Amino acid sequence: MRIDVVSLFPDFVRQCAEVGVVGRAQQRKLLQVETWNPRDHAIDRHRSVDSSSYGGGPGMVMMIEPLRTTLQAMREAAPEPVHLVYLSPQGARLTQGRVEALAKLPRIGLLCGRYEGVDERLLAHEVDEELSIGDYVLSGGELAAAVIIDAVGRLQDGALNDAASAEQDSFSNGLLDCPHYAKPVQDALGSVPEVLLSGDHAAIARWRLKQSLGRTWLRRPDLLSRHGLDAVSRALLDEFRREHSLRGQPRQDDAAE
Ligand code: 4FV
Repeated sequence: MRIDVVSLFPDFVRQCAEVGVVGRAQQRKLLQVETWNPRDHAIDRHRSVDSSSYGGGPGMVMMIEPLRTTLQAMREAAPEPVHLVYLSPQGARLTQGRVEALAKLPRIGLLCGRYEGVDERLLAHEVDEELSIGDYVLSGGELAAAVIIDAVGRLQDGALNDAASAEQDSFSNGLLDCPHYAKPVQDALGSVPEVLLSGDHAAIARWRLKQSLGRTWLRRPDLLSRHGLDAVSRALLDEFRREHSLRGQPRQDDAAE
């Protein structure tokens, strides 16, 4: 997969994509991240990329030019068509489902705004999709672009040493992830749940699903209503809730016991 990023801070984006799983995916040629700096395509001697906002008000806006020329150069740099994403709080919320869909495309573009944003005419003409990573305001789209590069990059076939780990991701089944434990078995902070030491894989899978269901019920009930539960999951959640209410504790996570 190829990801082209349009940003006034290309080094920052490139560095984010050179570490960990995503960095390795690039080394394994599973992912190619290219950056384009609009300032390199600026047409005036001040290499301007922004101007004041018509109608007045604080802040500057990124101009149609040099963005249009930058996007044209980007599109012509490779044969695959570009699905261009603009990162902004006005976009649809990014979800794992959307990440999985983007990860299947041969090539996406990520347009990073700065200042108050980008001239609406450029967005209307060039952008295929607007995405937000959350209801808060960043100083630029680069961090959101880095989030997408990471979330999409790790799903490239062969990026994760154990492909199974992607299947067991949070949200991959619409639920929050279960608790995880590493050595030692015993610690002053507590012990690892017995079932995880049993070697009984069916019992372990059942415990993990039960914890995922319980955590989702406790922390993100909105996700439960979004994804209907099958009979097994409903029974496991009822079991979790019974045990939870028996503990008479407020609705907080108790997997750590
Ligand atoms: C943002 C977000 C975000 C808004 C103005 C960049 C900034 C500035 N992008 N999810 N939340 N973008 O705050 O994606 O141009």
